Order: sequence, then C-alpha cells, then structure tokens
Amino acid sequence: MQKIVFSGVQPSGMLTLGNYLGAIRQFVALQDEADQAYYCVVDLHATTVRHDPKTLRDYTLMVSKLYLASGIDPNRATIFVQSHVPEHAELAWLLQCVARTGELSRMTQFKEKGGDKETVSVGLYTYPVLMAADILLYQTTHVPVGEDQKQHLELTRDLAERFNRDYGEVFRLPETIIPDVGSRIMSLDDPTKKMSKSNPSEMGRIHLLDPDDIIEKKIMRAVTDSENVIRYDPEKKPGVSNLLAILALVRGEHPEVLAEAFSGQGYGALKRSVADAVLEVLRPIKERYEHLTDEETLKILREGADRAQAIARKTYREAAQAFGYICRESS
Ligand code: AQP
Repeated sequence: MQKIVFSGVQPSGMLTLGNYLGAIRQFVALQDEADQAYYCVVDLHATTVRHDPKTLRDYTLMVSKLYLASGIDPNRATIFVQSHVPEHAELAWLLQCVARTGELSRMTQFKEKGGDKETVSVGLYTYPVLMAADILLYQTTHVPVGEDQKQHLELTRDLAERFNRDYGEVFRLPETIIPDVGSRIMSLDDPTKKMSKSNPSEMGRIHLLDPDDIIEKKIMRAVTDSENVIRYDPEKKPGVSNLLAILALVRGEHPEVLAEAFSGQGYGALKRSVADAVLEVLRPIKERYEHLTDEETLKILREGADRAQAIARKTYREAAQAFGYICRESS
C-alpha cells in the first residue's frame, strides 16, 4: 500500500518553535519516506475565530514561505492553500451530515477556545469535520501532528468508518504520527500551557523569524523552578523538562540522557545551551526565508493546488455519488 501523508498548519499567527518541532520537522522528514505528501496551509480553519482579512492574507503567504524555508520541497511534496481546493469545503458539508452534535461537543479544543460562549462561531464547532475532510480527500494513510490534534484524528477515523459502513467503501482510515518527545512544546513563561502562536503572551513562544537577541532573551528568561536541579520530569518540573525536550529534539538526543549530562550544572548553563541550539537550527530557515519572493511562492502554491485538486476531485465525486448526490459532469 502506498504511504500517503497529509498535514496542515493554520495561518493564524507567526509559526512557533512548537509548530516547527512538533509538526513541520516531521513534514520534511516524511516527504522522502512517503509515496505522496500533501502539506496544506489551512486558511479555512484560521477563520473560525475572529480574524483580520489582511493579516490572514499575510500569514497565509508567510506560512507557505516558512514551509519552503524549513525544507519542504515542492518537487517532493505538494504544498497548497486549502481554500484553493473547494472540495475541502464540499466534503466537509457532506461529513457534517454524517457527524453527530454529541461527538463535536466533546472536542476539547472547542471547549478550550471558549466553546460555551454565545459569540463562538459555528465554524469553530464544525472545524474538526473540515479537518476530517482535509485528510480523507487524499486517501491519506499517515497524518503527522502534535498531541493536541489526537482527538480530531480519532473523529476523522470514526467519520470515515461510519461513512464507509453506511454508504460504501470510499475512505481510507488514516494513522496518526505523534512524536514521543516534542509533540507538546510548552510555553516558556507558563510551562503548564502549550506554546501557541495565537497566545497573547509574546514571551511564551519563539517565532521562527524572531531576531537572535529576542530568542536568547526569551529562553534565558524561561520560567523554571526554585530547586536548581536538572531532572527530566514533565509533571513535577515542567519548565526544566520543556527546555530539555527542546534541546533533545534539536540535537537528536533523549531528554533523560541530556538531564544526566547537565547534572550538577545550574539552570543558566542549560538555558545557554538551549539558546545556542535553537539559534543554530533556526538560522538556515531564516536565511532561506529572506531569499523567497512572493511571486515564486504563489507559483508553487498554484501548481500545488492543481495537483491536489486532481486527487481531491476524484475522492469527492466518489463520496458524493455514494451519498446520493448526482454528478453534473459525466467524467
Ligand atoms: N506547542 C506545540 N508543540 C508541538 N506541536 C505543536 N503544534 C502546535 N503547537 C504545538 C502542532 O503544529 C501543527 C499546526 O498546528 P495548527 O496551526 O493547525 O494549530 P494548533 O495546533 O492550534 O497550533 P497553535 O500554534 O496552538 O495555533 P493556534 O494558537 O492558532 O491555536 C499541528 O500538528 C499541531 O499539533
């Protein structure tokens, strides 16, 4: 069976070190392993919360460029913008008619983003169904994501199974790829919370394009604890463990092994090493980003959307036909 990888990132802010270590690095590695890889800038998802249209356009281009600058190669993977392939929204509608309100109400991300408020959009509520459509359109076998997306992937499998059972085998059931370490990089100023691109606190996250001195400042000021003992224990020592996890990911080592290597040293020494490692891993990304033009990026996105749509249209038609919609075109 072919290995088909799909994943996406929302253009809801400047990408963070969490997005990079938890997701984009895997995207780069998987483009060589997979038979087909689709990496989408999921702009439809970024409008489920209040947004500014101009900022959304800027971030959509910025995330696309950061995909390229991080090493996603348009010759080995298909990079495209979700709204350029309307089948995503079409299949989402169909799947909304398969999904149950009870299962959507249980989604923790919906609850965390204020799901009980009067002002919350219907889009935020149905967002996991759109995510299922994104994945199922490409007959995806593997989805690399951070820990926070696990529940949405379970819903995707449930919807695919239900559709296949009730209307005929159309969708392949995807597997989730969640890294053991790095699936949840925590905020630097509150290590009990996830590092998020839309979190209001700037000191909690490292942007991939932050200047070097700002990155150093954020890491050197990272919240730890008063024990001054370096040990990998995410529950009892979230701040120190988060720094160890970041260093381990960047160096390709294990956080426990690093903790032993640092034993007897102070938190300052650990922070210094983390800052140096992060600066080194981000340097080539920042350099490549500077050299990418809007024109070449838009061209890559157009070609990507054409390639993606050819596959998406085929799956959508199969699903629509099985569901009982008659097709307008004969082919
Ligand atoms: N802190 C994190 N650690 C590891 N992985 C992370 N991801 C996000 N934050 C971390 C992974 O990045 C991918 C893209 O995420 P997304 O843009 O679709 O939305 P998200 O998960 O909601 O990411 P953010 O940064 O927290 O965005 P906002 O603030 O807009 O909600 C996903 O694979 C995610 O798991």
